Amino acid sequence: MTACTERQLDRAARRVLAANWRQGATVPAAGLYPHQWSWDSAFVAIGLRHLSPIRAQRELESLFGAQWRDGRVPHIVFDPHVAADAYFPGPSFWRSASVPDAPAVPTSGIIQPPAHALAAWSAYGADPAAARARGFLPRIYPRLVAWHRYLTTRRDLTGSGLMSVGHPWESGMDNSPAWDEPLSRVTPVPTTEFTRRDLNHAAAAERPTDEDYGRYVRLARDYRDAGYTDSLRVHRFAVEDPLCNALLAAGEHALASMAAELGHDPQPHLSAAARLTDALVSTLYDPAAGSFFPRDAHTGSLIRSYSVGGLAPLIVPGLPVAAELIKTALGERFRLREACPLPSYDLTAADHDASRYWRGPGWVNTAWLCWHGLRLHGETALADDLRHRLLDRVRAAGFREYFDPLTGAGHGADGFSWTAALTLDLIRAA
Ligand code: 2M8
Repeated sequence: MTACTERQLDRAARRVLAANWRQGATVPAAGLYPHQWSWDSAFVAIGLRHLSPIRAQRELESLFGAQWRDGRVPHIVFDPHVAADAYFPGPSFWRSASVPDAPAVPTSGIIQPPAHALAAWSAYGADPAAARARGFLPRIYPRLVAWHRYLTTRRDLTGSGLMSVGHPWESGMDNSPAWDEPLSRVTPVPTTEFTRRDLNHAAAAERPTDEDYGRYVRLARDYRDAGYTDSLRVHRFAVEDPLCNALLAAGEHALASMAAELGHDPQPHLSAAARLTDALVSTLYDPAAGSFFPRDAHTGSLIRSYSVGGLAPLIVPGLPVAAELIKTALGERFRLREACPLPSYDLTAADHDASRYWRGPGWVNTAWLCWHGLRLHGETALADDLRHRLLDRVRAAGFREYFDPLTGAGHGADGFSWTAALTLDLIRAA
């Protein structure tokens, strides 16, 4: 695609989204990820709104149609038409059908980062009249409120005012080196007890090791066997993650806008956003490092590992330490001016691995969040430069799942939905 024009890139992105659309929802990538994933759908909706605002709304509605009664939005909604063994762990592992709170459609029982309120507000903004005619906001707003309530109550495992993730898969940055230490306390399930399906579609050197997979399976199995109840005792891996909490705070601002549009009082959401922002800064920000770090909920210690998640609070309106974060992004660990997409993990770290997922390569969604944050904090020149370089990367390597941030080589799945969707959004942001 190197020589392709913006128009051709746009058309190619549309083709990816059309090929990955499955009656009401988009799969992240045919083959490797054959079902609906939670935060993927949020990013897909942000791009889809430019093609069809109604399809963007439906993307979110189909996900929230599988919301549990306790408010959680599952990380995967399984497509019953897809072979049971196409993805591991599938419906027979999660057994959502036996949980009273779960919906009729089979889902996983864990969650993913809450990018949905931001996505719903953008989908609405693309065509408010069409959204009003379909009753989109009155339908999605209470569901988003219930989702945030689940996260700020049941997932506040330490009383700090921040939500915790209970599994690396819940962080979205599954294989991040930040999880190595807390994960080392988890005994892996032997590989003889499960069959990985991801290696049928991707190179082993680009995916998590068998040992880490065994740990993922152990944590998910224990959570399932505890009836998906949330407590520090149940979640032996529990981390207060800056990316998730930043999305939650930014999401409360989006909920405030929705509330105002619906004639409700936006103030409770603005207060929640302020509380989350304060808790983020006072608990997870390290001024000496100029970065946010995840906090291990069991030990109370910060995990001093520089990942793109530590820069994600840039998306929070009014963040008091935005200038410091931008300085860190420009420094040698992330090299914002050249590395693209922004590396998922510290370029200077000895264990940086530019092709293994979430241990170094760059993703378009986290780069898009930084781009959005740069614009929010008035850094339009930096944002624009990043936007151009992101589009060039995709033009050269295709709609890959992730990229070597320095050479630009594409890795993981091809025809990856959020790469295509956010490309559409970046093209239109000119
Ligand atoms: C990756 O995670 C899934 C498990 O949820 C997997 O590796 O099988 C992550 O990159 C995650 O952030 C993403 O949502 C998912 C689907 O794209 O793939």
